Amino acid sequence: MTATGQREEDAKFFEEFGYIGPFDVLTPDEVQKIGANLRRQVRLSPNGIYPENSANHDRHLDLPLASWLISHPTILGRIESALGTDVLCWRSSFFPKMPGEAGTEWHQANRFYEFEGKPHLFPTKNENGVYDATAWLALNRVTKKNACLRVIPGSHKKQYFDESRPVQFEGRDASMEVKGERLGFYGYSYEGMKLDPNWAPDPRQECALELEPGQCVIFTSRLLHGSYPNRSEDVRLGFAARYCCEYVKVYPDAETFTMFGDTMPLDNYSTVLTVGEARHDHNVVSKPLPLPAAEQKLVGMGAAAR
Ligand SMILES: O=C(O)CCC(=O)C(=O)O
Ligand SMILES: [Fe+2]
Repeated sequence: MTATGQREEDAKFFEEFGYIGPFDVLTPDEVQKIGANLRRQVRLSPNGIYPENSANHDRHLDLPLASWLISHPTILGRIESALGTDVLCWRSSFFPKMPGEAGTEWHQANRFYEFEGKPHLFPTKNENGVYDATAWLALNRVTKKNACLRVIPGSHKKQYFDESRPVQFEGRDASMEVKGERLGFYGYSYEGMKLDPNWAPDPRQECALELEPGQCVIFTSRLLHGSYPNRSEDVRLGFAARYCCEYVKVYPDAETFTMFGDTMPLDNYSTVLTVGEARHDHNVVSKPLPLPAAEQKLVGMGAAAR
């Protein structure tokens, strides 16, 4: 298929179903080396730009290899199909799930209130449209048994939650039994935010997104999504990069945000321009970090060849 044909097909599928993929991003050799290096770097400097950062948010702002990942051309080509020509990366997170750990509860996010009662994304236009997308990259093989993502295709067209309701943090490992599965949301719960307390997703509509190492899926957080519990002996390793259209204000009027029990000051924070141009001046915007020569060797032909 031509690049333009792929773009059009992606854009149509994303609009109708709320996700794109799975598709290949890294070769098995690249994903193995990059995953091992990132884990080592995160172990050596655990916090990045924040004083406390137990969830390892935004390591693309201090680790060149993570910055290289969020600006990978294969990911960005498909992000552009989903979100259009001017796009920022506004967050990245590592999503490990340990053997025996609860799955991620079904949820949706639109303005990313994230339990604080205040939006972390604020669109200056297209309020009811889709202006966010997450690229979720598998750093190892991810299956139904070891907690792959699941989505309900097409569910992004309807909101099932009132995400603006503040929710109490109950401790990182809080979870509950739902129809025989242990599910949680990293210490928060979406249960109390349901618009209809009796509603539950129909399991017949769910679609498991199993990924080979180095494969990726893109989805809007408006889509009903979550993951299975990890019923295997292996850790599940995911890296999620979050993007939004440039016309969105990121963390408007905020000096900190609080997540998973940590409060993170935004003094050293910036969005990263990944596609197109920054046409407004409502966000602090930086460029991806250059990849040092030693790390270029890890990524196949090297950054210069891309
Ligand atoms: O990795 C997971 O289990 C959940 C990920 C998720 O909800 C997200 O990336 O938005
Ligand atoms: Fe999510």
